Amino acid sequence: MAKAAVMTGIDQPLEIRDDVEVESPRAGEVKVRMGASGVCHSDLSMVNGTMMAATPIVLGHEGAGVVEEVGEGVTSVKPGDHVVISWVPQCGECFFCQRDQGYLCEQANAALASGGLLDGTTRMTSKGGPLSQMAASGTFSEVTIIPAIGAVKVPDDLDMKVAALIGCGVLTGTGAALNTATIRPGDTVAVVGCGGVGLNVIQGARIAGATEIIAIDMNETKLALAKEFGATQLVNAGETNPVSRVMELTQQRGADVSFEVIGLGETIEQTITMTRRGGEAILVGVPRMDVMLTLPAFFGVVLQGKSIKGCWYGSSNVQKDVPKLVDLYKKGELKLDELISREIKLEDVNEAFDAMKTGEIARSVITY
Ligand code: PAD
Ligand code: ZN
Repeated sequence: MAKAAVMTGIDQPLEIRDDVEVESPRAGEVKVRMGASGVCHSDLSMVNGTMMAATPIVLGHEGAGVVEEVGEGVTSVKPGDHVVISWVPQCGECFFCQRDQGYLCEQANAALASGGLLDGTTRMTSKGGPLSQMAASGTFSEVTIIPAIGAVKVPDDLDMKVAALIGCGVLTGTGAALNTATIRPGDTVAVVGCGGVGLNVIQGARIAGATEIIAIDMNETKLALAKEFGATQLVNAGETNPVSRVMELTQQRGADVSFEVIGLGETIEQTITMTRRGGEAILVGVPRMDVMLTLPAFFGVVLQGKSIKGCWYGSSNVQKDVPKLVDLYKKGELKLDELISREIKLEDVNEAFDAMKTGEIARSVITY
């Protein structure tokens, strides 16, 4: 039996259940004893209905742990290995994986939509019924089963809390800057939203060689953190119009590359508008499904030669990018410890959501 945090319905606090039965891994799967799990805004987006969920479901997708058991045919990892969980398992064989777009893997996409593993079924039960697993993971559980292709081996001496954060916020944020966008040395970058993901966009932009990094948030604590992560200009969007301020800071041209890392229609429009002619607007935040974009097609896009690009999982190739990020962290070029605002227990997960809503913290991390 394992303890897990279960979502039972929209806007309901997660239920902490200790009767969760976790099956043995089937062929191509592994059982992971969780070490740590970050609480990402996408978990909150499941709870508040921004993203669809097949309830009851074990939430959590930003995690790391130790492999306890492997299913038939698994050779990529073995019991005792420390792994980061990739919530986009990348099969390496489908149309997208073959084009080095593993973040769009067809198998991962099907799993995400089903609330189960690669075959659409799930390995957890509670109160006599099946539990779905968020994004083929379900890291808000002491133990979980994931596809072996979603387990990325990391060094044994890497702190589990840090490893967990790599699994979503870090891969997504740094990947947005280093993979999705084309940032040239000397560029001016604007980042709208400086939460757990946005702070990683900022440090990714710094690593890519951006000279000016304009951080935009409504929360002063976040802006102070943004400065620590490499921002050179801070804009409080609650006090100043962020688009006008970015124009002012760029001789009215706009930023070379701008990132939206919140998921609101209003801030997406601001982000596109504050991007210069010929520049790139990268959309990372996950908006509600009914949010539509209306743009002046000629004056806003065509005449401006402007690119608008969606970013899913930092356009990452997890088997290549995770070791690269671990290396950057070990060299001191990537700040990961500084992302951890609070270390909490699984029972405190609902409070972590409350803290996230205030915008005060970068990440709460559950340790098991
Ligand atoms: P977070 O809640 O930690 O950060 C959001 C930040 O936005 C906070 O600092 C807020 O203060 C700030 N904010 C809110 N409203 C405004 C506003 N109007 N103007 C300026 N700032 C504002 O979230 P997060 O960093 O965990 O996640 C950010 C988004 O990224 C969220 O939508 C999440 O679902 C998404 C995400 N996308 C992917 C992907 O693959 N595209 C992966 C992971 C997370
Ligand atoms: Zn996430």
